[in-house]
Amino acid sequence: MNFPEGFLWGTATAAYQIEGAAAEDGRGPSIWDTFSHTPGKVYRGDTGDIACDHYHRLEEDLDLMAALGLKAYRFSVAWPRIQPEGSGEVNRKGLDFYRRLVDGLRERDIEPMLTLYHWDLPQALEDRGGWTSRQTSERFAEYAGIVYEALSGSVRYWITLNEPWVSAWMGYGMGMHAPGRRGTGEALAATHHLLLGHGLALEAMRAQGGNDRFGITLNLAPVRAASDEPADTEAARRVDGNANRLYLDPLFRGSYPEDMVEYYRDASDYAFVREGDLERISAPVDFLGVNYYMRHTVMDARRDSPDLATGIRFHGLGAATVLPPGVETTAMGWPVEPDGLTELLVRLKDEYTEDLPVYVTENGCAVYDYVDPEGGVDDVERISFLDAHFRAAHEAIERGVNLRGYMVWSLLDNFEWAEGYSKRFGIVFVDYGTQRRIPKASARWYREVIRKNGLPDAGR
Ligand code: GBH
Repeated sequence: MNFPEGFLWGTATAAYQIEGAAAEDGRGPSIWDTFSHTPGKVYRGDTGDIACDHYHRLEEDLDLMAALGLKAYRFSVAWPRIQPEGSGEVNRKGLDFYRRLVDGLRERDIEPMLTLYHWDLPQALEDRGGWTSRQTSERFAEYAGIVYEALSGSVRYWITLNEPWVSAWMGYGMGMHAPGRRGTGEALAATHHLLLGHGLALEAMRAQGGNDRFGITLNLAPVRAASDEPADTEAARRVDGNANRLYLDPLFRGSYPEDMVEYYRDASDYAFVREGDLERISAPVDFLGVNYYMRHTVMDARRDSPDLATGIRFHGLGAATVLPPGVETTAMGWPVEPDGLTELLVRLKDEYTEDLPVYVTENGCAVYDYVDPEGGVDDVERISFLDAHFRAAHEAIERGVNLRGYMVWSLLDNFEWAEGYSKRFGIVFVDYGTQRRIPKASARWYREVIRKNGLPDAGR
């Protein structure tokens, strides 16, 4: 089973999850420093102060990527390293780090894929309203222009935002992520200002000329109703509206989905949407990044069902996910549904992206990994998870999806946000006591996939 020539196989990470060195070389505080240092917010009080110490172990980690045979590496730039206060003054030392990273990748023939924003907003901007303020969109565009000016010659793939849904709804809606605010109106304003920031950043980068590719990464999930009951099918429609269409429609159709606008009337008057915003937001991108983890099987949250204890509740939607019977789960408790990836990619092609290049910019799973007495990590669950998802991606390609690459989340075990270090997503194990990197069985298996540009035949 082979993939198209030049298929971009890689791994993905994010700055706050791996870098550490939180107060070095002029880095300012971000909302994640504040949040993780607030008692009760992150599991066991873990923080990203040290994380994988990647900032100090750059060369070693670059060599590790080369040893895995990666064709691409997706990473994010920490805005507070570039602009410690979120605006004005540029911190050269911050830019130098990413210059060394990008040069190191190029020397090893690994294609850099750069994400400008993976959730680490400078705290100074949150103090002035964060993403609920329109000024943050403007500041983001300024920051994008600075990073683009510094690295445009060496980076061809530019991603503005990682998962605006998570920033808006987990950060400003439910408060499970930084900055920990809670409100539907806030989450809606944040959604709009994130998308506007994306549009303004595209303008700022494209204004500099150059022949690079610009995109955005969304976390998307196919949605199914748990039953044929109208209450469940309506709940499923709301979840699809909130999780998928609230982002896809403005980006690809230049409008917010009417049913959701109507649904949220009580929470917002949408005064933050100004003339011309949606044209900016819907400016054509060169590719779409898709992060896929699971399908959502949705039930009306008001129903009296024990199944409701098996999933998660969506903020303000009166809807919750349930585990479909017989489906395996990962260490996160998430259902393993590889065919959902095919379903999602085909839907995107049919309803939004047509021939646009699409990249899976994240997919992977948490496993309860441990180092065995021989010193190895035999993560068979991760190998079968990835194998099944690569096959599902291949199926999407056969059905006409223009899928160009696949970034496994993640290169290293790392700071899993509100879960701290308790959840391991890496294909490389990190012993946090010593910072030793131990490639897991999945890393060796993935190296073979990349080398063959394909998978062993089914029934191997
Ligand atoms: C990605 O987010 C992130 O980009 C990455 O930084 C992170 O480490 C990785 O996934 C693994 O988590 O159960 O309430 O969270 C994925 C975010 C996770 C958002 C599943 C939607 C379902 C609702 N998605 N989540 S909830």
